[in-house]
Amino acid sequence: MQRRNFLKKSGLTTVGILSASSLTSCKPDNKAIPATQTVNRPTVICTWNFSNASAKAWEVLKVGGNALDAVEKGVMVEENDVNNQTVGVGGRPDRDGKVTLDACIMDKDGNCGAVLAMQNIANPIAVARKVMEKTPHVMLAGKGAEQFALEEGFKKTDLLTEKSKQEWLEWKKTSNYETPINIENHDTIGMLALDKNGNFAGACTTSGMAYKMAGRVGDSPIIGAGLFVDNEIGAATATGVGEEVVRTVGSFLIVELMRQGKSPQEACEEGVQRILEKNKGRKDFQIGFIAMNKAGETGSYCIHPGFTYRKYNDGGHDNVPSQSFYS
Ligand code: SD4
Repeated sequence: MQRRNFLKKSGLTTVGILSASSLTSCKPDNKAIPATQTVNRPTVICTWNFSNASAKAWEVLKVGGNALDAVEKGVMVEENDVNNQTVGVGGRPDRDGKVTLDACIMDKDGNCGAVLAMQNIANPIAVARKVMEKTPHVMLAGKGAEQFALEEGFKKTDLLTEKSKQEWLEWKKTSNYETPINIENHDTIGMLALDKNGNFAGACTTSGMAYKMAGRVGDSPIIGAGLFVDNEIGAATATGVGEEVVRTVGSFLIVELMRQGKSPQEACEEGVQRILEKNKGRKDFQIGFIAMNKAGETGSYCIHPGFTYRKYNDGGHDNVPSQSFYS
């Protein structure tokens, strides 16, 4: 319950108080966590309200499993959910009707793998992990990624569900083929886990912006933008309009802010603020970050410039702290 309260209370006004205990653990010259500080681990958080995904990750963590397995298994819950139209099977297509998926994964040693604009494969995060573990590369894109996945035994799958197809056909009637900046473009899942041994991993997976131009890739499969893990400091992941996150190398920025001594919450707020400053007056986009530091303290922040600041709350249960951003 203590943890739930922390997440609920960690809004803008209480940041100063909450951050005080975490500063020493994040400073580069004093990375050790003070003996007096509670370390919350294992811990897992994810974007939005995907408590089934964080519960799946928790199944791995609670029996001593590692963070990498936890985030992979966790985000696959959303990739396999046909009702989530921003991830995996059931994702909304590009403006030509093709579902193209982006994902990346990163481990405690800085190893990472990604797939970009991959079609016909249901679990891009698992392919990204294979890229990381079985190739000399970090990213595979398009046909190359698909071919690699098939060679690795993944099954060819039609990702376009009838629901997403019908919505796309409707969109085509009135859209003039113009790609929208979808201000309510959410449900991408980014997940961060800290396992019992104190090691981090992160994963991020999406079908990207609905009705995007063919070949468009956002932040989600880009290490440093959609996801970043530094096992000495912490981890961060992003959701929202990927172009803005790429421009600021958002997740790397959040981790570097934690390295400078900011709490995860302060870091997320400053990251969002930097993006806002570069977009003064713009009201058509939404950005959110979540972060965790080595003590298992968490933060998250989401903004939609067209409306008011959005606080977040705890979408998980006692042992599964999941964070979600609400409209
Ligand atoms: C993208 N960042 O492709 C993703 C979209 C997203 O929740 O996060 N949606 O730009």
